[in-house]
Amino acid sequence: MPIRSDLRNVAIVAHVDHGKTTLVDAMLWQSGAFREGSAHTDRVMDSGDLEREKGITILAKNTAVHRHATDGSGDLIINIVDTPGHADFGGEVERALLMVDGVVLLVDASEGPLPQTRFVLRKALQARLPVVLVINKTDRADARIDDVVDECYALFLDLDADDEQIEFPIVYCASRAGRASLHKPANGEMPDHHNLDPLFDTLMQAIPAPTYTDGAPLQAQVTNIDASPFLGRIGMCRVIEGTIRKGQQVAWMKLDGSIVKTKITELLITEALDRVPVDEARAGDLIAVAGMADITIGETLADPENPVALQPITVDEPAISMTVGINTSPLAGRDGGSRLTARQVKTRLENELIGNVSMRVLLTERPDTWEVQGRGELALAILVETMRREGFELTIGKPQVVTREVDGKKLEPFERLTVDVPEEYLGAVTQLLAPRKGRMENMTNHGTGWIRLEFHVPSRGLIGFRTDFLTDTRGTGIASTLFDGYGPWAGEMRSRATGSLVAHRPGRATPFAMFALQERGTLFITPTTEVYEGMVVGENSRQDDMDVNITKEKKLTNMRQSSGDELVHLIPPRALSLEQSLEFCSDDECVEVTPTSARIRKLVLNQGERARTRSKAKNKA
Ligand SMILES: Nc1nc2c(ncn2[C@@H]2O[C@H](COP(=O)(O)OP(=O)(O)OP(=O)(O)O)[C@@H](O)[C@H]2O)c(=O)[nH]1
Ligand SMILES: [Mg+2]
Repeated sequence: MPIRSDLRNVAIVAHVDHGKTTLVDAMLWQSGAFREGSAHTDRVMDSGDLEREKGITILAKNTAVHRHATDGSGDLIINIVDTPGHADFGGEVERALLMVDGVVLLVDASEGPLPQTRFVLRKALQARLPVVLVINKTDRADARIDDVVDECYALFLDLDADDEQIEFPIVYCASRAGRASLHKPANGEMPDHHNLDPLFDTLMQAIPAPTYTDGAPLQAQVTNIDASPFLGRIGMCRVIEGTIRKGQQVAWMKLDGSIVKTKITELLITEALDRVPVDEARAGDLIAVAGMADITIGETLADPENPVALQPITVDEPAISMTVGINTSPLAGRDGGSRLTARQVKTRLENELIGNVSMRVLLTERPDTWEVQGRGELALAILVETMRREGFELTIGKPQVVTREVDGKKLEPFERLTVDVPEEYLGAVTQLLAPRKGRMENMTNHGTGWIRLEFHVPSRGLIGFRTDFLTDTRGTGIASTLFDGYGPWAGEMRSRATGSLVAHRPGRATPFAMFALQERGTLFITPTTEVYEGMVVGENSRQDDMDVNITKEKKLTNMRQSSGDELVHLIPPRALSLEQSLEFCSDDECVEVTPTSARIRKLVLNQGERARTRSKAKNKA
């Protein structure tokens, strides 16, 4: 088969925070992608607002760098796809693998392989993509390079890598410093080469050039969707066979089976951080096409004379769901939201589906509420966060797991949970996981005072886990999860051990009332916050809910007050983020999300109605 010797397509895959985006940054710098003195920020590939804020990659993105081959074979273009490391965005990684001919598996020199390392490596091995192992952050004071390399070999074997696959090259990197070497540095030391050339050279040798069939008709598959203010919707494709030209007629083979003849009005390729127009692209190139209004992931652009569709794209099924509906609280529309109607919410959710194949949207009994299913809580929370920034006001239900029924048996999703904590928290972590039906499968002591625990645990048990985990390990613990298939329903699980403090009438919270209430539990709001009946204002330290009057004013007396009287000492409230609010929610609660606030509330706001439901439930029991 002929090859494109001038081209390499590689994806960088790893567990979250192991330094993928930082490495891509350094590769761009060292290939002259940024002009001297041009404004430059760290981690340029994390270009989304939320990505920068959270410091994580959410969408896979590609860039291209030019290299001069060291063996004298001329100029070379390396297309690099940066992928997200968080498990919830695994769908992005799966699609990124369709665009490349090999991967860089990046592993932190101290943390070693973690659940998402396993996930991405499994996908890469299944796709039979050659792997270059990069041991990154060798400069970390707690680096343990030899152990980590051994753990990587063990992981390959565990994933049934064959002889060929296990013969991967290893490059040692400190991506923040932009340095690499083929020799192993001492733990905590920089790689000995002053730049990334050893990595680039290894990529050119170990990542195969794209192959194609001579004279084959055009086939290109859409693996990602993007949008630009000038061009509208953009389909990102890899050209698998043939040539595509600007202005050419192609057969657009849609997912529904129909074939539309259409003209390629815009054809672009990526150069460093920009997309530049080109007249033609060939097999192996990663391209962007515009002009097809509803082009969708998985569709094929083919030769109109000889249209052959490529395999549809499949990704792992969603495991977590929550309801998304219009804001039905008494404060709806008061926080400056501009998108309040069911029609707007519906259209927005439908649009999300087009670019996000790991999500699903289902109808519910209510015409103004939908069930949204995704890979994990974070993926769903990101969608809600994005929508609120676009001006939406929403009511979000407590996250639930997506169950299945097989042969009359109820199944639920499980996760593999890996926890790194200082030894002294072993007891705390096992205690946390016992009621969540977690089964410990492995415990390793690195001899550094830290231990690694591995659990098999129902996804249901992990909803709301993170906050408790951080509290119980005093913020030191690191936990990561990986979807581990469906298993038999694990039975009843106790949810939150505490109840809620619920406002019982509308008004504004007063310091006077809050002072009396702070003994009952933890408050979530500040004085003068507007509340409504049924809004959750705090956590009760006891198990049941308590309706409270948080708007009560101090009775005025005839006596002149000394100013000291007015100063009550309030404990600072626990302000909950959107994600924390979703975690906190119990079954009869939901979260009201507006552009400026996230408020937890009862599903049923009316106090009397809630009391009646409660007593009915009690009578039944
Ligand atoms: N000590 C050290 N820290 C590094 C190195 N490379 C990256 N980091 C740090 O590791 C953190 C994570 O880096 P990112 O590049 O965002 O990691 P990522 O793999 O892209 O993360 P996700 O995209 O969210 O999965 C940042 O704080 C970096 O500064 C390195 O070589 N040495
Ligand atoms: Mg990243």
